[in-house]
Amino acid sequence: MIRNDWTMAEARSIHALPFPDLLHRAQTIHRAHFDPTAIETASLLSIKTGGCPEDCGYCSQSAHHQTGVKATKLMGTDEVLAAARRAKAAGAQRFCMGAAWRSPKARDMDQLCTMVTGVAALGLETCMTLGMLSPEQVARLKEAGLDFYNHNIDTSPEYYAQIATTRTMEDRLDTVAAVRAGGIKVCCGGILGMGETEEDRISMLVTLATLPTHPDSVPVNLWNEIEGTPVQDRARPVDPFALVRIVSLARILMPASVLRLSAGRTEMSDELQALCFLAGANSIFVGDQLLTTDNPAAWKDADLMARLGMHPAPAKPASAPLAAE
Ligand code: SAM
Ligand code: DTB
Ligand code: SF4
Repeated sequence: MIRNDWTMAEARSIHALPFPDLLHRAQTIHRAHFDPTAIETASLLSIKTGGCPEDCGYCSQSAHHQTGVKATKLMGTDEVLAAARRAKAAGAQRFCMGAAWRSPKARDMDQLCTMVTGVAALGLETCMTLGMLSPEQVARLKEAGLDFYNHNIDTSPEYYAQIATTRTMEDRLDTVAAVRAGGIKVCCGGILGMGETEEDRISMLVTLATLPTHPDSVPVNLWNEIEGTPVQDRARPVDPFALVRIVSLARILMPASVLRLSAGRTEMSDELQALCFLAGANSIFVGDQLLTTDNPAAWKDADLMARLGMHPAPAKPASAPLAAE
């Protein structure tokens, strides 16, 4: 059953279950909604890097921090389409284009729409992450054929102000609501390992799971260390079992959402990734690069899939559950 009325008390008590019970519950729900051997694959491209006016304390691309990332202009459409063709040839199902903006400028909208239409014509699912959007911008991107929009809440409402001051959680949720209202599928998740408490992690998931409609996909990122950012001073490594607990809780609270093991996989062992897949993670980024940081090499992911008897495939929609929950 899909519920949008989860309480913190319920989420805390699920999160605190003995590990075998938590994992069993998460996997039972996972199997009721998805093929547990299928992993969705998405490929990322930074179409506009660095020089961002926002001050997100974790990010290599903020102009507020000295991270050594060079700012670029918006990439030309031909270059984007060439990268999308390579991603498709390498087996990606979805192509996600990211820009280091607070929000897109009116003058860029035509070009962004051309990119979406071109990527869709290659037979790839399309996703963009461009910062805040107005309802008008959502409508234009929808008309161009955009399938998904990524806009993360990043952390808990309680910890948010420690992470970014140039925007609020309400701003983020407004854009998420505009994307949903405009008929584009929502990709919304967050980051672990920025010095947040266990309570913050649970609160972030409860925030997502109590939206009027759950995000269609939920990226779970481990903070990729970036030298020169404020988060570096407060970051704490995430205990591997704490990650599995959070993935399990996300699966239980949002049974039909696709859960993407996103940034940070280069730091995860094969065994930890396998545990996350058992707990309900069913999507990964493929390809050597995320936006400005590394992702595992394609051969490593192919090898991991083969050793686990798993395969890249579109996640089964929630409307076609495989078995009773
Ligand atoms: N500028 C747009 C925005 O912030 O919505 C889109 C790009 S932004 C880089 C996309 C997401 O990447 C962020 O919301 C954050 O969750 C994630 N991210 C950024 N830097 C990260 C890092 N160092 N480690 C893990 N995730 C990160
Ligand atoms: C998401 O949640 N993770 C991706 C995607 N959405 C855009 C981005 C991860 C970025 C990791 C840091 C970097 O490469 O700069
Ligand atoms: Fe800019 Fe997005 Fe990075 Fe924040 S997360 S600094 S909005 S690119």
